[in-house]
Amino acid sequence: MVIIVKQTAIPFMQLRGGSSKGVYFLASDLPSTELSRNQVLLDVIGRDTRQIDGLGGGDPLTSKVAIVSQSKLVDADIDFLFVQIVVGENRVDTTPNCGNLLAGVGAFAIEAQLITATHPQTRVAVNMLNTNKRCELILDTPDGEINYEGNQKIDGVSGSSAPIICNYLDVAGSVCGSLFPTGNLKDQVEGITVTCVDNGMPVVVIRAEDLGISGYERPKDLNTNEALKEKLERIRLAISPKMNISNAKNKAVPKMCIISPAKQGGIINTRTFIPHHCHAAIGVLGAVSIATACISKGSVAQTYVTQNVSSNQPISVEHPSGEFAVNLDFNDYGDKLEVKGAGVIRTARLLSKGTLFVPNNSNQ
Ligand code: NQM
Repeated sequence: MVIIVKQTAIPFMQLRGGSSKGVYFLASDLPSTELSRNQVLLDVIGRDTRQIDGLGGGDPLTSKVAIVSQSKLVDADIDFLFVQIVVGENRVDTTPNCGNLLAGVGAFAIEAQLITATHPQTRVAVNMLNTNKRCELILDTPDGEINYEGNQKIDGVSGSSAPIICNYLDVAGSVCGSLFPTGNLKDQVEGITVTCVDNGMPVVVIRAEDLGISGYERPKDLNTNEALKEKLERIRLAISPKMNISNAKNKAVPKMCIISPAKQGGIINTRTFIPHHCHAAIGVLGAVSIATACISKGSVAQTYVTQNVSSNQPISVEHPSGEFAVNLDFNDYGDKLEVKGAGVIRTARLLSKGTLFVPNNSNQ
């Protein structure tokens, strides 16, 4: 007798969102309880370091999930929950947001017929469930069809695609409750001066020279520098309670950004640990937070800034694979900085669409 035990089938799409890649689901296609949902997502992406039994790629930038549903809010079309599958640790983290996967949720919502595209562009108002903040996406949709092709290039991705304008509305203090969550522009931790900022993503900003490195090293060299990584983790765990982040050991925030003077005409150069692995580029909201530190008088970043920055002008943040332009909408009152929003351009592309399978006992 042959007993066939089938697996559980789930509709999905996979999209590149900005310089990351993720598996996108309708919330209604996943278990409704958080515990069961997380078990299923671990099987979807993979539980081990290489994620060999799942769709992830063994890298934090490809170990991501987007869960999307119609929003009940009057000021949002869709709700988006971002889930980071922590590579090799068999657990998920929903504390941070992800501006890269966010770039793909408009396309996903149109593909999944959650919203109807209009000619020539479609505006999608997104409620970001991780942080309860809003973002407006503007997509290229000629004749009411999503268009993936275009001339927009973004560093960290080969080729070019149609642009997606992402306007973040008031993301200051998204995770920590305030723009400078320790209440200071500079703090001393482990003998090092840092700036802690949360303009959409909690980031600890540190000068490379204070860590005894140049800040221009390749990510793969930084990733094998165990002494540096241990030092960064000590700083991260010591400062995070002051940023209103509890239990940071099990969270993907705060991120750690090592800065040095810009070399390619940008405002600053960066190497960002997310938080234990050096990013090949920089995260979207990570870049927004760094740009904010650069315009904040008294931050460790400002000592490297030689440019005058105006509201709604591109601020170029350099990173290992190029640069990331951030437009900040702000008022500088001299003694106080008010950041009202941030605009970035991303691209996204549908990679696959269909049915994936998880083991039948996955949600237990
Ligand atoms: O900061 C990496 C990424 C991200 C997150 C990370 C992101 C953001 O490149 O908004 O996009 O910081 O973990 O996808």
